[in-house]
Amino acid sequence: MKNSFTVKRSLVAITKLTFFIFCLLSIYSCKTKNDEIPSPDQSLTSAKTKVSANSGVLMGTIDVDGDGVPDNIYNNGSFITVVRATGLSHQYAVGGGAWALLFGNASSIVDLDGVAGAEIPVNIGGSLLIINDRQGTTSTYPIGNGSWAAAPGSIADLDGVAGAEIPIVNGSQLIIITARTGTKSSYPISSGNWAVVQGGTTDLDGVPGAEITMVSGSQLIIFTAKTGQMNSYPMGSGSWAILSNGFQDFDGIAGNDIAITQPESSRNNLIIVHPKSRTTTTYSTLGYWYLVSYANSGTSGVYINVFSTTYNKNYTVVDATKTIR
Ligand SMILES: [Ca+2]
Ligand SMILES: [Ca+2]
Ligand SMILES: [Ca+2]
Repeated sequence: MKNSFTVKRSLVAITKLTFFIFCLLSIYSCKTKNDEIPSPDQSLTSAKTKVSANSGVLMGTIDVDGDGVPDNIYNNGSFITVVRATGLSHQYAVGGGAWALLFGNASSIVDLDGVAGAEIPVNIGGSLLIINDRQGTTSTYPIGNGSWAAAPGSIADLDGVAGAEIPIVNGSQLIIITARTGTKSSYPISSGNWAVVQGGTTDLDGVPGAEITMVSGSQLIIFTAKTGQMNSYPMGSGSWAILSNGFQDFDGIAGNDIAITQPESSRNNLIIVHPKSRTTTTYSTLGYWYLVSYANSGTSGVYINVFSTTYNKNYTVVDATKTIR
């Protein structure tokens, strides 16, 4: 009887030991797999796993582990804690200094790699940290020691492959982070004042993936991250401006166009930029005018209704046929 107990206890001990070795091997193989991901810019760190509930400031409730159920994301000072719907929690170190979610809020927590679950991008000072809770890892992309920020309203699919890219404005450079591939690309824009136009990160050429619209001095710049191509359109030194809701398909050809008002000495020109064909059309016979409304024509683009104060008359600009009526 006593021997039988000893045998049973030995069996239990052997089973426990085998399980423990299996766990160790699993952790090792997982770590090895992470270490094999090639990326010059990226360093991967694994999360601490805890099973207790966490306090802290709730920043958002978004599915980050990819199971389709929203998870709670907390600010715990020098950590971001993800508490999954299952109760399991992961802590990710975000450094001892000041840090912030991109855009300052959870609207920047979106799918970045094309695999279920949103990633969490964090400005940790000199670097962008991306938390991938599905894998329990973080990736770090060095940006620079000056102040930098994600381009407003521009975390979007830029290359036509699932997952959003992150455009970052950093001094004279536009930086594109593609988390899916772990790459960082830098493009010099200007040493002077320039800015990404809010609302101007949209498809402008009919090819999947949004273009980025920038204004740099007298230039309108359209950037296609997919190809790295940058096209400039000189707009003159006057106080030209993109019309309100001016990114629309005006010519009926795939891709949005850009409507611009450009003042001259005796009139305002209406300029339509067509990034797909890299052409502009200038309507110069309206006198002074202001925008009244847009009208969707269906297949032949959006009509622009204006009121001319010079001629005290309403006009409709039909860019698909290059006519005013
Ligand atoms: Ca994802
Ligand atoms: Ca993409
Ligand atoms: Ca495009």
